[in-house]
Amino acid sequence: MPTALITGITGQDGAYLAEYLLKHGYDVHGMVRRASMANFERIEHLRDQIELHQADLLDQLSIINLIKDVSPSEVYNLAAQSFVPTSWNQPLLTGEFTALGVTRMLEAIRLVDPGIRFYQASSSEMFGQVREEPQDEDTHFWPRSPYGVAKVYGHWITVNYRESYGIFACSGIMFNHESPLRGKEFVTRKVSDAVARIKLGVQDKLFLGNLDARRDWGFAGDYVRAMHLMLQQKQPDDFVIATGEQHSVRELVAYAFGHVDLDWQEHVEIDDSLLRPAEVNTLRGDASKAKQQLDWTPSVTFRELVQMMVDADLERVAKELREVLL
Ligand code: NDP
Ligand code: GDR
Repeated sequence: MPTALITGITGQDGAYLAEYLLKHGYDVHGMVRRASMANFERIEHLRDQIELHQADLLDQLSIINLIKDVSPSEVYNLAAQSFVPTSWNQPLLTGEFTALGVTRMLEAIRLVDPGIRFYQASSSEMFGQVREEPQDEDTHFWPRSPYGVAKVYGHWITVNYRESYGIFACSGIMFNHESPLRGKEFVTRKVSDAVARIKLGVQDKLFLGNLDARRDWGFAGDYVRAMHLMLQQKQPDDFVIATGEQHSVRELVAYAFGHVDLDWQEHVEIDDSLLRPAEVNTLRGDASKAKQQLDWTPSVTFRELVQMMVDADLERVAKELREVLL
C-alpha cells in the first residue's frame, strides 16, 4: 500500500487530497500543527481513516522525526501561510512558512530518504504582474506580494533539490481553485457566504475590494487529482494547472447574486481598505502541458463552481438558522 504524507491536511486542498488518495488505496497521514483547539472540521468525516501527526513547518527536527515515523512514499507539501493580504502584515512569518518551510521539508527528505517523491504547492501568484497571456511553465515570474515572493523561493528550491540531489520533486503551478471548503476570507467563498446570508435575510451588505481583478478559477477537487498525477510520472517535472478561462470579480459577484435572483448592485459596496498595496490584475493559465503529459483536464466550469458554492452555503446557513431557532 503506498503511503502519503500531506502537510496542510486541515486546509481546503488537504481535505480534498486526503479523500482522493484514500479512494486510490493510500495509507494517508497528515501533519498538523499544535493549536489550543483542534480545527479538523474539513477532515472530520475522514478521521477514522487517516493518521494525524503533530509537527510544524517552522521546526526542522519535528519534520525530520515525522518523515522517519511515517516513512511515506509520497509527500504533498500543501502547508503555507496562504492568504495574500496577510503576507503584507506578516512578511517574515510568511517567508518562514511559505518559503523556508519548503526547504525544511526537502532537507528532511534528503536526510531521511531521498527516494521519497515530493509535491510542492506553487502558485500562479508567482506570475504577478504578468508578462504574457496566458501564462505557462516558461512565463517569467514577477511576484507582487510577500506571499508571491515566498512562493517563487519555494518553487526554485524544489527545482534545485531535483537538480542538486536527484530528488523526485515536482512543482504544481496552480491557478486559483475553490470549493465549498474554501476559507471564508478568499473572495469566492466570501461572496458565496454573503449571497446565502443576504438571501436568507441575516445580512444586507457585502464589502469588497477590487472588482476589476481577473482570475482563472477552477474547482479544488480537480486540482488535487493533478497533484497526484504529477507524482506518478516517470520523470519529475513542473506543470501549470488552470482552466484557461478568466472572469472578473465583478462577473463572479453578478453571477453568484443572480443565481438566487438578487441584484448585486443593491448589496455590494467597495471598502478601500480591502484594496491591496500591489494588485495582481489578471491571471489566465495555459495547462496544455498537463493535458498532454498528465491527461489532466478540469471537469467543473466557472458557472458550475459558483453554483456549487452558493448552494452549499445556502444549505449551511439555513441549517445554522434552524439550529438557532430550535
Ligand atoms: P489553506 O489556507 O486552506 O490551508 C493551509 C494549510 O497550511 C492549513 O492546513 C494550515 O494549518 C497549514 N499550515 C499553515 N502554517 C503551518 C505551519 N507553520 N505548520 C504546519 N501547517 C501549517 O490553503 P489551500 O488548501 O487553499 O492551499 C494549499 C496550498 O496550495 C497552499 O500552500 C497554498 O499557498 C497553495 N496554493 C493554493 C491555491 C488555491 O487557489 N487554493 C492556488 C495555488 C497555490 P491550520 O489549519 O493549522 O491553519
Ligand atoms: P488570491 O485570492 O489573492 O488570488 O490568492 P483571493 O480570493 O484572496 O483574491 C482574488 C482577487 O479578488 C480580489 N478581491 C478580493 N479578495 C479578497 N480576498 N477579499 C475581498 O473582499 C476582495 N475584493 C476583491 C483580490 O484583490 C484579488 O485580486 C489565492 C490564494 O489561494 C493563494 O494562496 C493562491 O496561491 C492564489 O489564489 C493562486
